[in-house]
Amino acid sequence: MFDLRGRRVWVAGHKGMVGAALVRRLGTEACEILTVDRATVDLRRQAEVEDWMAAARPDVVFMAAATVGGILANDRHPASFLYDNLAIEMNITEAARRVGVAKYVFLGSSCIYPKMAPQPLTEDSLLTGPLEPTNQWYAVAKIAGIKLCQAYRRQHGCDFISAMPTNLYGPGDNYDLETSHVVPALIAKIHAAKERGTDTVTLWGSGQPRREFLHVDDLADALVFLARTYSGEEHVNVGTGTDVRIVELAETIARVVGWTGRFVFDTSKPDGTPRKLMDVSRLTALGWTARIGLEEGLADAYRDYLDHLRRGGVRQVRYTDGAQAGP
Ligand code: GFB
Repeated sequence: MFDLRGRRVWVAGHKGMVGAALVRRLGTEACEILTVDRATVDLRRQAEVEDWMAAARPDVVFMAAATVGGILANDRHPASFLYDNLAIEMNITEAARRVGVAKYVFLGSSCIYPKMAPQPLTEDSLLTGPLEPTNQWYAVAKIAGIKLCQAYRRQHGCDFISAMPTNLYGPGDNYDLETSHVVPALIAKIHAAKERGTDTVTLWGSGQPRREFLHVDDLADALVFLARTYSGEEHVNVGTGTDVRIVELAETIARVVGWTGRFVFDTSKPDGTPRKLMDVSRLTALGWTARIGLEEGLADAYRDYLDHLRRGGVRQVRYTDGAQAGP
């Protein structure tokens, strides 16, 4: 059991959806939370990361910093997704070793698994087949992040672990329709249809792919749980163990928002992986299960969207072709 009490805990990427949820969750622990913003340290620059970490001396690091986005953003910004994520994770992993971090929790993604891997996705299906082309760049970077943790554990004896969350949603999401994931995009589109009295909403692709959705507060809780209880070379899937079709997700969001129109499909947009459902038996065996149901979680996400609109609705992501390291 790793004790967080009295530790200096750095949440890398604290302004992003995952990092912000971690800061909320760690606020209930007797630890000191460290953060640093992008204007002070560009996480893609090794010297900046090493200097800051040498001065801040964290005991624990949650690596929630990443350049992220939905299916189209991944497809359109391959260099940003590959370069930014490789640079960020290499810099932080090496600096964590240098300053003697006692626990490092690296975050990956369910897109590390082969496109046609058997479902549900077990941890050992990693590197058994070709990746989904739309997000292969992000996936390769995240696979390298897992391997870095394993290599540093083997060569340097570092207690570095990796968690692989499924598709996430919740407060602090990116609602920009071009770059966002499906949940915030559909919340924004369906809300707009309700406000304007429009009776159709367009979904990208066929609506038939299946995805598993985890509320970000459940993820933050799972990460704190893993930091405390898990120390091993193998990465650990984090999900709910249940998935839905995209069209079912859209219907649930329509119920939450209170809109009763119908969906049309833009099949010029990609479907991506046909199904992405995590096998969560490793995490369940360790003693953690998700608590927030999809409809309840979507209601929470919708409240966040309404707040976001009240605040002026600006929360944009730019990529390195317009340059910045992730949220
Ligand atoms: O969430 P999403 O962008 O990411 O899309 P992935 C999920 C599914 O929803 C795809 C469909 O089949 C989309 O075609 N979809 C329908 C929409 N309407 C929309 C819409 O308006 N916006 C969006 N964004 N999708 C991402 C990866 O893949 O998953 C990332 O690209 C990351 O790298 C993330 O791994 C977890 O699940 O397809």
